[in-house]
Amino acid sequence: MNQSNQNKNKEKEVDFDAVVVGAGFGGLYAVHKLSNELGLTVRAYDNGSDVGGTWYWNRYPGALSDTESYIYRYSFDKDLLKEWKWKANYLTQPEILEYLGHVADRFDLRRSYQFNTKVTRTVFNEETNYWEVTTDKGETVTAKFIVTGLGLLSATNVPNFKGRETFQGEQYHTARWPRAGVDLKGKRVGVIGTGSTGVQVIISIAPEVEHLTVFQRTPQYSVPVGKHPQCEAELAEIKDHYDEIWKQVKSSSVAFGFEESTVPAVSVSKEEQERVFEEAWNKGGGFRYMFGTFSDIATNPEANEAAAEFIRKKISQIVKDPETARKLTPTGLYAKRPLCDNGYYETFNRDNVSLVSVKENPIIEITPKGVRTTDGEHELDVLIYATGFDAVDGNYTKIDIRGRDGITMREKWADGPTGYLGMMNTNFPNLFMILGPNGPFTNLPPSIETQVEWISDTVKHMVENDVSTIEPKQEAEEEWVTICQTISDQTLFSKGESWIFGANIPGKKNSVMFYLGGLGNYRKALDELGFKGFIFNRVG
Ligand code: N01
Repeated sequence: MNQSNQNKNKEKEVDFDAVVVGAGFGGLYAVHKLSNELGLTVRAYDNGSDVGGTWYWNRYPGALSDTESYIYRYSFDKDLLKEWKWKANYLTQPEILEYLGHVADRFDLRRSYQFNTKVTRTVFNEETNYWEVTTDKGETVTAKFIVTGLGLLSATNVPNFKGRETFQGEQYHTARWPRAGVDLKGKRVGVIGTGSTGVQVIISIAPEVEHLTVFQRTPQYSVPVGKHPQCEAELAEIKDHYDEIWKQVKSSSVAFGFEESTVPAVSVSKEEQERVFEEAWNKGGGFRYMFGTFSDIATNPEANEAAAEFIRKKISQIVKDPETARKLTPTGLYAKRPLCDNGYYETFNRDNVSLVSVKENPIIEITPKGVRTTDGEHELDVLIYATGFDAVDGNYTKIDIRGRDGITMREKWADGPTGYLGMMNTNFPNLFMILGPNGPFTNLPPSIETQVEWISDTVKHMVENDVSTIEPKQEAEEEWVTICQTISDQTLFSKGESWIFGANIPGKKNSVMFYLGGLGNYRKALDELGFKGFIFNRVG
């Protein structure tokens, strides 16, 4: 038997064509494409007991997507788009979970999954060109391809406060909220963190609890979300225009369903700025406010300050107690992922809500009774950590991923995670990441679809052409990372401290983790680059 046949035989011994990790938007679509469309054998894993990914875990009160319902979904199936209905222009967590459950049933995706299973280790075997995938159940399977849909925001960040384990009440991270829910009625509750999650949880639980103490480190700029019911006529109108809608979304920058503005704020009068900001404030939506009003808010400090000042003015009008308003008012750049809410600042007018600025009065420790800051002890029955995530690479570095020459992903990413086109890595052949580092920063489902379709087209090409491995060339990866860095340097985002650059995790090196050039340009780049930046190895 010649060498080529031997290798072909080795390839036949593989357990699965592909392993998919994750059962969120990305993993589910990858299973559908690889299994239902390409006819490959697929084994999929998820640590949860069912599908949902991010939306399986984030069950905290008030959890809502901040992308409008009509585009927070898959676009690949016209019948699904036509049939599935929703009640309001934003979706709550249970509604998104129901939708993903329906998708899993409709395309028979659960049959590929092994739930309640963590992938703990994946090793690339250079002799066979297969990945060996090991789970926490002690099973190891081999596969030619791995597709990881681990989620951008799924490795939780719980700050290591002194005395955390001594607290005698209940404590929860928002992204690990118990399925059965938590009874907060009549309780003294503390929330640490005022990002998108904190804001939602605070608004939602304030009317129910006896007292709510909000521990805020950095004040936030937030605008109204503008949630309202969507009637049958509106749904019909949307459904009649889906082709144009998706075309627009996929060629736009942030993919939030509106045309990004092309008018710089600095080119118009103060009065015109006010008019446009007021209109966006009344319509609702954080991304719309930041990118739909003027073209230079994320790039020009003067325009940024105008947008920020408008929000500050609103805070001073909404919040009645001047001291609380002062603490709630941000002073720095408006340059994080933009927040929107259903009455955040108004919540602080409630008698049962108090605000502690932990910038002014830092948390010293968690005590058996509550939280001790430099201005005293705040007694609590329940403590909620809305403290975010070790974003992008957090879930990758938890898995022992070993590529060529035994190099680990942790080592490769020691100076910050990188990825070619946000999907692949040198030395990690046939490992495709959905929403890996240096991918687009957008409303996620359209970016996820873009990547999964690229991955599945690539796999199809490899299978049809007897290609055994694909991996990016070193120089192509470096060039892509430089492009991401250059674009990022042109924005103010790189100057605002947030999870987008890894700044929220103590000790994590700040790095450019996204392609901030927009989905339309990202899709163009995928088309134009084709397979130029890749090394292919043929079977045999
Ligand atoms: O997390 P975050 P998140 N002591 O990192 C504070 C998506 N998402 O879960 O700002 C005290 O933004 C931290 O303070 P600071 C969305 O992409 C979407 O809220 O770092 N405080 C901050 O206030 C979003 O951007 C939706 O100073 C500490 C908070 O905890 C992303 O998830 C809903 C602290 C963390 O904010 C992350 O949002 C929810 C410490 N030691 C989430 N450490 C929607 O679709 C951290 N904090 C609407």
